[in-house]
Amino acid sequence: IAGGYKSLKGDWPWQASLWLRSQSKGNRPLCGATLINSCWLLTAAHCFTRFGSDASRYMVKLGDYNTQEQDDFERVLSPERIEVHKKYRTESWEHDMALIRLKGAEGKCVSFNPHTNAACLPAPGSMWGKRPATCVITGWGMTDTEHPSTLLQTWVPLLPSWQCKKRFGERFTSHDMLCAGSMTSDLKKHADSCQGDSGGPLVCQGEAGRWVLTGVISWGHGCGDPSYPGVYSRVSRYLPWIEQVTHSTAPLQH
Ligand code: 4AZ
Repeated sequence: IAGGYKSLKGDWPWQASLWLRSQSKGNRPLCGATLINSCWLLTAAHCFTRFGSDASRYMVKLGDYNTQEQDDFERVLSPERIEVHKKYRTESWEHDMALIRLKGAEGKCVSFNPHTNAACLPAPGSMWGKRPATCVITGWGMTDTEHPSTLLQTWVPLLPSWQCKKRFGERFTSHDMLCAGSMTSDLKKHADSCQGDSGGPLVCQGEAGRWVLTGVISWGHGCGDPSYPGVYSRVSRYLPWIEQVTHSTAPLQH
C-alpha cells in the first residue's frame, strides 16, 4: 500500500495472505486475499500465474497483523482447491479473479473470532461499485520505500471509468473493472495499492456501516503515481460466478 498508514489490529478481519510453500527458500508471501465465508477466499487470478493452481503449493494466513511476529489470532491454513476464473488471460488482465477453498467440512473450515471474519459481498443488483464512494484498501504489499511488516490501509476514492480508460485504453474494461485512486496532485504520497497487495480487498462502507467487498486489487502502472489510478476487479460483476463455484459440492470439471 502506497500512501497508507498502519491499521489497528483486528480492524480488517477478512484480510488474508497467500503464501507459496518453499522448504528450500522459506515460505514466501505472494498476494492478499479476502475471506468471504468460513470456507472460501476471493483473490486475484494472476496470483497463480507463476506457480500454478495446485492447492498443495500454497498456504493461507488468517488473523495476521504483523508478519514478523507471532500474533495471538494468526492461523495458517491449507487450501484444498483453487479455482481460477476460466476467462482469465494474462495478456488482457480481464477476469482477474480466483477462489480458494480451504480444507474442512462445508460451512466450517475456519471459526470466526474478532480477528478472523468474512467480508460481505455486494447484494445482487445493488449499486456497489457505483460512485461516489470512498473505499479502503488493505495489504502488506510495497509502500513507496519498503515491504511493511504490519497491515497497512488507505482510503481510495472510486473514480469514473474514463479516468482509467484514458490511461490504460482498451485494457481497462469498465463493466468488470473498477478505477480507484487519488488524483489530487497536492498530496505528497498518493493512496494506491502496490506490488504484493493484489488479490486483497477494496471494501466500501454501506449504509449500516457494513463493509462490502467491492473490488479485488488487480493491476495498475507503478504505485502512487497520480496519473495512473489502480485497477480493481469489480466484485458485483462476479457474483453469479462466485455463487456457482462456492455452491457446487463436486469439484468443477476442467
Ligand atoms: C502489483 O504488482 C500491483 N497501483 C498491484 C496494484 C497496482 C500496481 C501493481 C496498482 O501487484
